[in-house]
Amino acid sequence: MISSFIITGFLGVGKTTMLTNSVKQYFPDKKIAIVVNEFGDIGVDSKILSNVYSEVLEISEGCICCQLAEEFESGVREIIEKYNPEIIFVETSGASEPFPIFMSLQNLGISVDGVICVVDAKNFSSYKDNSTAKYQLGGANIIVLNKTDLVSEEEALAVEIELGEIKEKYNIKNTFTGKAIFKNYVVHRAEQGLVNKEVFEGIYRVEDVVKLAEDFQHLDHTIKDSLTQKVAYLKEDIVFADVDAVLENIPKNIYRVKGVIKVTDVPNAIFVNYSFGDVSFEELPDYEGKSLLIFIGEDIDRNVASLCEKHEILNLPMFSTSKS
Ligand SMILES: Nc1nc2c(ncn2[C@@H]2O[C@H](COP(=O)(O)OP(=O)(O)OP(=O)(O)O)[C@@H](O)[C@H]2O)c(=O)[nH]1
Ligand SMILES: [Mg+2]
Repeated sequence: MISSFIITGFLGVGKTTMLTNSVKQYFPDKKIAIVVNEFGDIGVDSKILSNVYSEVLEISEGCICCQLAEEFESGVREIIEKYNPEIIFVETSGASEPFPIFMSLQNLGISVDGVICVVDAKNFSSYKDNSTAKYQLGGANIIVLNKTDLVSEEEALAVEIELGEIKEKYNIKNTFTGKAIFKNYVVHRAEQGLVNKEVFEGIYRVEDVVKLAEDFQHLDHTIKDSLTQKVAYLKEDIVFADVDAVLENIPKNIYRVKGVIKVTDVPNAIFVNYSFGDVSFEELPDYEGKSLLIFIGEDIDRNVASLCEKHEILNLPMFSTSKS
């Protein structure tokens, strides 16, 4: 039987980092396939992940737990036929809930060995009230407290206490028995997504959770959350400092900025990764696409428009879409 792990967690908490830094290391002899669903029309993570894994399926322009469930299932079927992986890792978008994906994988006859919810130890308080973030914790059986390098021991402990409370309240229950579907859960700590191997050793068996909540009603969470995204394209012949200036003044309601930029003073394209005020850059050789930044947050349209007015290097597309 093919096994799988679902990696969930809010925007920018370190899911892709965990896939690039931890997973490969623990399964060097296994055939691994990655399915990645990103919030936004344009997949950036898949470009990073393709440098590490040979089999990466990108599903973008929607959410695999709502509108794209069918596309997800047919994509997984195709990847199995073509590549015959031993383990599939699914990185959900920061705005999706893991439980419907869990059900889809089980419907496909794939064993789900763990639902891992990555938590940002530093920025948890900025996003913990988002309802999707709560359901991500409720639907997971392994919680990874990441970015522990950015907090003190006291702060990490305080987040762990809050996590426990939210987990208790939002734990997915069997609709018939009222009992939590995951008999237990564990919390691990990580830096740069590096976790102990135990995280992938499975702490429950599928029998524990099959026939759970078969009538689970999934509401399209994109209706209740107001997360939106906006893409801006960058002019040519710009320098790195021009982009840095944009990233220095991002308003608070824009949680996340991702993109790939080309500047005249760096030879390769650069992957830009901004979450909650922190930013990192990574060179991305062989990138042939356009230079762009994707902004994600709550009701951000006006903010992105004023960023574009202020910074001449940013252009909104002629027919811009804003998606939730
Ligand atoms: N300091 C620090 N930064 C981290 C850590 N883990 C990830 N990051 C940074 O956090 C940013 C987001 O990381 P990603 O792995 O892209 O996050 P993600 O959850 O995949 O993001 P989305 O897919 O957009 O929701 C990047 O700039 C990473 O370099 C960590 O443990 N410590
Ligand atoms: Mg990611």
